[in-house]
Amino acid sequence: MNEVFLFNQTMRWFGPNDPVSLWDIRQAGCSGVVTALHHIRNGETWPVEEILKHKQAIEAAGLEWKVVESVPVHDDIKTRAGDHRRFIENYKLSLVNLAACGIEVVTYNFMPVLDWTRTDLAYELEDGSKALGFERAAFVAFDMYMLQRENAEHDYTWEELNRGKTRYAGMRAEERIQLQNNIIAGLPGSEESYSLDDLRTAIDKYKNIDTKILQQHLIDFLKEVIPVAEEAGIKMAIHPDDPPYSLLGLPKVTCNARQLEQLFEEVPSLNNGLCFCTGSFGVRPDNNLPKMVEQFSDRIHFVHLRSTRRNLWGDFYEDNHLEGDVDMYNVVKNLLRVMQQRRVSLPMRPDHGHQMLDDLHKKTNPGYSAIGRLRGLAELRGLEMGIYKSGL
Ligand code: DNO
Repeated sequence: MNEVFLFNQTMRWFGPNDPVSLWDIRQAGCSGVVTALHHIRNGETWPVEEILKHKQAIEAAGLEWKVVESVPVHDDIKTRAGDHRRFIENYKLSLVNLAACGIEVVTYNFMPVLDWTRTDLAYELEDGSKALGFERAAFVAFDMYMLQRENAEHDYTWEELNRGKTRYAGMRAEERIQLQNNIIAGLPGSEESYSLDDLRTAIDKYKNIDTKILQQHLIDFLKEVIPVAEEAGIKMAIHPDDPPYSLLGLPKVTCNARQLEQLFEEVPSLNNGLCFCTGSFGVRPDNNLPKMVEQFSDRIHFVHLRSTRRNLWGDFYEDNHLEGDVDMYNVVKNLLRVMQQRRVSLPMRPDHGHQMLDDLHKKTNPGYSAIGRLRGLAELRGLEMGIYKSGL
């Protein structure tokens, strides 16, 4: 009998304080979680004892922990300033410690200053459920009138500036505060949160760093870290920029296939891999996702599945997992082919979900409520089986 390789179904778990428990995740049908030691400060080494404690709690609920999301990369490493040498050494040690505890994949990102960014955490859909969204005019309003970033006007078209101005003028005081919090207070999983002043200082550190330099810093980081990962048996999986374009004048280096090609050319080891996040890549119409799966077939070590729907203004919201602009059918089909070719089951998680049903009355982590993700997982699992049973 031919062995079949399907996704390892997982959900993200934010640790003991996550309102979604390990048992909830198990009941959703997952075999594992992806998680991190969120209590350890960005830049410090993850000690073996702490990793094992976390792992034991997960295993006690009958789940596996093979993927870390994320070991954050300190901004000093991204700017190659301050304490970057110490932080790189700490990073290497964390990889060795994680490998010793049975971790196989480590996810990280190289987004300057802010991790993933949204302007709206409760975008109401027609059916009454709530989604996460990014509205360009609101972002321009924040940048121009709240952050008042120097030279910000050079980063927008005349039309965008006008729309931002009107948007700001029409916002009530509470809406302005909400917008600011949504952007800088730190979405779940991002290890940093800022005040406006802190944000200005953090952005300022990038004033001499353009895309080319940031890319070189990423390559320098990987040239040090990948040999350690190889030796320890860890696959590194870089998460693309979300959204996949420059924000606040900051450079972005993992937005599209071309940028990834360069990265893999410079550091060819297959341990230098990718977290294939359809929701991030899918925001750009010039990213052909099924083709990118084929192109990076041997480097995809972890998969995030979700879809977004964009409009003409560059706004987007997170749609149902099988709707929106992402060609989920062909992405999943190609991933299934890749898994059979490579003879591996890739870890996958339904990335985000709508706040819906009972969760509308609960306090949930934006994007990470139980029921919305359960719906996403159920649909994706059905899609996977349908494709596989009808032949690849
Ligand atoms: C958001 C997540 C990101 C991701 C990091 C990876 O929902 O996809 O926060 O975990 O960017 O380092």
